[in-house]
Amino acid sequence: ELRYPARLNCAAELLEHAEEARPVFHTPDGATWTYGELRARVDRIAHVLTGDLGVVPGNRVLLRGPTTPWLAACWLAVLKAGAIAVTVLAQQRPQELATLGEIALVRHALCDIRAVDDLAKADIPGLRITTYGGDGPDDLLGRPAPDTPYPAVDTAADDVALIAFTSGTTGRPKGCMHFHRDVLAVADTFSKHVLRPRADDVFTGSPPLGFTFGLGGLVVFPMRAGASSLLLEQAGARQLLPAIAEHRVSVLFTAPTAYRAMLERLDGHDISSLRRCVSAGENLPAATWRAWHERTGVRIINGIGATELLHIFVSAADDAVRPGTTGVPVPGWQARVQDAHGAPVPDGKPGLLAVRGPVGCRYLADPRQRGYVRDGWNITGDTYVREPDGYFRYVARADDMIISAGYNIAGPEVEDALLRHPDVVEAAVVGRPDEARGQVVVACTVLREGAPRDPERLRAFLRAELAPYKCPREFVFLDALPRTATGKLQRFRLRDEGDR
Ligand code: 3SK
Repeated sequence: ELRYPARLNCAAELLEHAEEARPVFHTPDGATWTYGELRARVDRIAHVLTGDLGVVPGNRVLLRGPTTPWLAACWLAVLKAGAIAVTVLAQQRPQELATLGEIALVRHALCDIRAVDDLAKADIPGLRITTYGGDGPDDLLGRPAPDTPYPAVDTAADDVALIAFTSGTTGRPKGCMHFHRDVLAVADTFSKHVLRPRADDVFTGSPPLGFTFGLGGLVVFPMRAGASSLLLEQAGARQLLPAIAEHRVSVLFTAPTAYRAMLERLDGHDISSLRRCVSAGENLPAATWRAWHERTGVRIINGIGATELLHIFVSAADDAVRPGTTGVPVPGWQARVQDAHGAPVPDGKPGLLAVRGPVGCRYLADPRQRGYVRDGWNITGDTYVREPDGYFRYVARADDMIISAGYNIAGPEVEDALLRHPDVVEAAVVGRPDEARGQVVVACTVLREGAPRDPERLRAFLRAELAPYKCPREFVFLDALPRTATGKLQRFRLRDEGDR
């Protein structure tokens, strides 16, 4: 069991961990911040926040900007000052930001000057926006502040540190409150026991810091280990591969789509420095795991996490990896598969994934809390099978099961089969309403450049891979799959697609 002192400021803990001269953040242009420089900048921002800007402990401060060391410094400063960081994404548009502002009741914002227009347009009532990265006197860094260390506010371990929003793949986003102790708990469970970083590791990855997958993987985990992190504003396959080579990155956090995209363009990039590759945010098909292992020799650490629970709670690394499964409960966490009434489901049968551990779901004033937490278990909304050997295998999002002519079909199983076809780069399989069958299986694919958009080729391939009732009736060819700003597939947008 994890034990933390009753009074705990997680930002102070993270900042005070490593020696002054050790690197903490790198940027693609070759700049490096040391832990000492980061501490000084965080202290300056905290002074401005609580002095000039009048922020007091418990105030909610919205943070918005591309992934940079300054955004990370603002996050740490807000927490060090005892305020609550409300993290949003740089890609979110005014209407979305207005909704988030309304849910979280924010009164202060620290915003990268390049991302300020949309935040201003959101017109959040009473919001005072302070920009960073500019050079005017009103800019965060141009404001007066003492040049002295900022003593961390003596927060309780269970004071709220962070409000993170669910990605809203369907419905209104939910704000999830997390405590100071939760921030350390995800590092002291998944990172410490599964990832096992070293102080000389260099992290990088694609998830933004407004998504807890990125916040953990690119800021909290490296800092908890005294390691460093390359923060990339643009982090598609095109940028990741040269960045890994140039900065000798050893730990990579990204999503299955990016692993597939990198496989397409690996040639000519030396990524031999990688020793840990983490995949989460979506199901990792066994075909992608195998292709990456074959080409790089690295065994991807698959994992399932949730904004509600801050980070990853089922995973496996090294020899414990079983491709095609997510893994086992991370030390400190428990997981089981249960039915809709909360009764455990036997091994080998599908049911709802339920987990509990050091972090729990706490929605900000949202009645959906009752659906997520039942009898002390967090119901993640994923359908899983627990295999007899204790490994958890993903089946589908609970509301994404396709029921066609009485058969239950898991889209990810069909996607995995499609991804074994050499022409298929991306696949999403959905059910579309159909009078005769209830639903029909529709395969949406992105093909390798130049490959013929011929449904018959895919149909013939799948017939040899899957039972006939699972084979898609319709094929849709797209240039890209629709995704949220955090990279999650928007299946609901695909359900309306027809034959093309
Ligand atoms: O949403 C997810 O899938 C996720 C994965 C890892 C860590 C955090 C999150 C929210």
